[in-house]
Amino acid sequence: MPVVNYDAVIIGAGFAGIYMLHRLRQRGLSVRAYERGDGVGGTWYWNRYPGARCDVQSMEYSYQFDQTLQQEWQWSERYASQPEILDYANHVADRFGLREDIQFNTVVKRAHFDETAGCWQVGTDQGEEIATKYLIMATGSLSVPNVPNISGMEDFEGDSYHTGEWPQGGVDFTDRDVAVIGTGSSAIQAIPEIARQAEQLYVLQRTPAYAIPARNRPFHPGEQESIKADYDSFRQQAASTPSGIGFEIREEYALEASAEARQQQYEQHWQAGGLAFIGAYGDLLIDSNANDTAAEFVRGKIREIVNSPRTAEVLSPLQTFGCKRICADSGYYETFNRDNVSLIDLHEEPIQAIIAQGVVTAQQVVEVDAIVYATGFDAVTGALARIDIRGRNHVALTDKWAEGPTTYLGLGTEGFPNLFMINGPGSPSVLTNMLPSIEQHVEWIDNCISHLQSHGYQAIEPTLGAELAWVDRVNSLAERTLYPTCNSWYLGANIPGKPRVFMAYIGFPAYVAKCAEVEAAGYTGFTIT
Ligand code: NA7
Repeated sequence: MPVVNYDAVIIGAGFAGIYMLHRLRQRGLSVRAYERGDGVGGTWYWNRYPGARCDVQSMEYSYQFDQTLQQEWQWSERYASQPEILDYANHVADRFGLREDIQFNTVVKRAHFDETAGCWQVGTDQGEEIATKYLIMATGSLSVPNVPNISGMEDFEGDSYHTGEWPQGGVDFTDRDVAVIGTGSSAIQAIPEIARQAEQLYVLQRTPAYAIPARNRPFHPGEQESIKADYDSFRQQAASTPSGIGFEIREEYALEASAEARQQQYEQHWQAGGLAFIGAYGDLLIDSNANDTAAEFVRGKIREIVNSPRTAEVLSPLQTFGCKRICADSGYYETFNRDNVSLIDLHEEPIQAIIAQGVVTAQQVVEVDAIVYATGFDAVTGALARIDIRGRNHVALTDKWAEGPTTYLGLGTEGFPNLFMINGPGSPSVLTNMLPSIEQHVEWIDNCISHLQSHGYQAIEPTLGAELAWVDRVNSLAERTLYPTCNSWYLGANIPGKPRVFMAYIGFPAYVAKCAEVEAAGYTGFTIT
């Protein structure tokens, strides 16, 4: 096939990819986006499992780059469901006429930097060869499913599903016995829904998670309009918090409050619901004694809600509260009071194999018609690692990152000229509201490309010194917190053999200020040729 030339190639047509496409097209660049799925939406295209819902409030989980767009779109609930978020992604793609420049059902297999020509040579599974000056990875942070390697999986005669690759038409579990493996955010959302349909539901739990009620509800009349009346202030307030999400982290420390006051404070946050619980006190993620008080409060709630003391005990997490992402649930713990739901503690009876009839644990054979793997993702770097990316001197990105990802600002990496990552490792990404983080990265990359184009520059890449200093900064911020104390996907600890490195920058406002400073100073820490 002949080589096709573009100024920019974008890999992925989730929220990052479609906004990047829109911006670069407006600059007059020739741009093509390649997308594995047959539609836009990324995470929200693939994660169609029952109960899938965003844990950031709908009024925040949306673009703000276009006033008309943010004023005209109507959300129906406080937390948007997957179908509604997917509708929104489709609406944006249509509104800005983006589809014509997206090639769907296409997997980018390879991207090699051609030093002689000064461009990236990109190859797809459709056999196309594309040459492009700029390569933008909009490949998503949670887009590569983690499918466990359990002996005999292929022998199972029922249906198997991964929450992150759910069938488009949905699944009907009526009259079926179902096993769900995993109890992270996806499982916690899916389990109450599957339990309502299934004949019997077996929940196979390795590590219990902390779930706070989401308190989702439809918007009250006028509620959305009042936010929209001063949307800018609403957005600015959110952008001023460490997570870029509009809840308050109270300055008071948990250990400074009396036990009674603390209980009241936690109760108030429990009633308000959602991720905001972590803001009940300012020291919950930095002091393990403070953290214990929040953890014990949630365990108390589990004991209150779940009728069987034994089940409540097994459901009660012991790890640091908030160290793995807190789950926002709708009736999760209550589901274990149903007669058709059983909890299996994999610490007591580990999975030994999967056979034709179901799952074999150390104590029983769990016979089922369907297995749902709610086992998470190869987060942040997984989607970059599965493309054969080679920079200068044919160095593979996976080799460069063998000991863990290294980037400057989470936007670029030394040795890979004109390669930009949206929400790459070392940026705040998964610790923030992804939509504003995406917008901030897209706009920074757009401005950077415009700078290169207008000056006739050929290429930009981070200096090694700036990159190493940035990695130190990301690590030292993480080490001041309790995040490194458990085996979370933030650390890559859920994937066997993945280097244990904290992959996100903590503190959205400081990060945004640093990126702006780098840009204003003519891209300090980068080499421009
Ligand atoms: P998570 O949060 O990574 O949860 C995955 C769950 O699957 C978790 O409970 C794991 O237990 C469990 N798991 C993984 N592998 C196995 C095996 N082999 N056996 C048993 N159990 C296993 O993924 P989610 O999809 O729920 O959520 C990801 C993010 O999406 C979430 O944080 C939100 O940001 C949205 P473990 O804890 O590893 O013991």
